Amino acid sequence: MDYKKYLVINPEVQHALDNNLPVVALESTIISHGFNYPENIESARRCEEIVRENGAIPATIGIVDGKITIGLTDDQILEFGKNREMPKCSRRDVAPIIAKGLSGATTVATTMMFAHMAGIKVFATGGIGGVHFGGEDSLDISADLEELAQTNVAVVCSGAKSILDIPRTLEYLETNGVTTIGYQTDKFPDFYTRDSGCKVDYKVDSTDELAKILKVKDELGFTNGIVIANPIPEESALNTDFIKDLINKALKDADNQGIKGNKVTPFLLAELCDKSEGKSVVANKALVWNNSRVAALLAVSLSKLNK
Ligand code: PSU
Ligand code: MN
Repeated sequence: MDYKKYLVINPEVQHALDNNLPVVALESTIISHGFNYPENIESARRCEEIVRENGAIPATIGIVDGKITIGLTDDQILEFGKNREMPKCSRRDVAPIIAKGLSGATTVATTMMFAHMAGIKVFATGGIGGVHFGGEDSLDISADLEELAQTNVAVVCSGAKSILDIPRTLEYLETNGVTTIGYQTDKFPDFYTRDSGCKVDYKVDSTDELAKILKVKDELGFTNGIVIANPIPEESALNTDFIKDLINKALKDADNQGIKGNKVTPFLLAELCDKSEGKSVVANKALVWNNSRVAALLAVSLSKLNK
């Protein structure tokens, strides 16, 4: 495989990787499609800061002019935040976008792919994609789940968004051998709230304990990913009935307006932002920052364990 020629790794990130120093990958679709400008920039910069405050090096990932870029510069992050036409790039989009020399924002799936190519083991995001409501019919199942099935990266997230069919999402993960681990919880969180009503497979209380699980998984030769579910901080969680009600309305609007394919998730997030008067965005920021913190602590624990 000749993928290295398509990779541009930021020197600070490369230095960290060469020296077994902790590194955390961050995605760019959350910048281009998850939040509006300028909140997307505020959020992305804060994620990087939090990773640093907790002892790791951040590597925000995206495709820039046909190159897989590991560790976007601040100017590049600005471009992802300002350019509202940036394509959302999933696995199926990667080869055409690179061949054309274009730029693209990476989802959970493609950020995992590229983190793995660069040798990064830990990745922080908001929430993974999953099986959409009606997915048993529409087959709208996020490529994130397939990537978790085949790419060896630990994804620290606040579970799956409550716009998704969480029981079916968890069944899909189980079929593919993807473990869900609750960080200091036995409940699978659903993004805006701490309890989806479903359970995680295992609970851990520390990132040292988590690092051991990752190490055993590696030593066994397992090549799949893993979900580290870290609930939104208590004080930032939204009221369950309030957000469920807005989600149900947003899902109906998406259906009425014929929103399909990769437009569904950005549409629902934007609707929730609008209808909650920004409350969903405040919660989204709080959870992704908290995930950046735990991912950094996990990267530190892993690098200690691998010394
Ligand atoms: N988490 C967030 N905001 C986001 C996403 C995740 O807090 O915008 C993005 C991720 O990039 C994820 C994508 O991979 O939503 C899922 O899109 P889809 O359902 O089309 O696979
Ligand atoms: Mn989809």
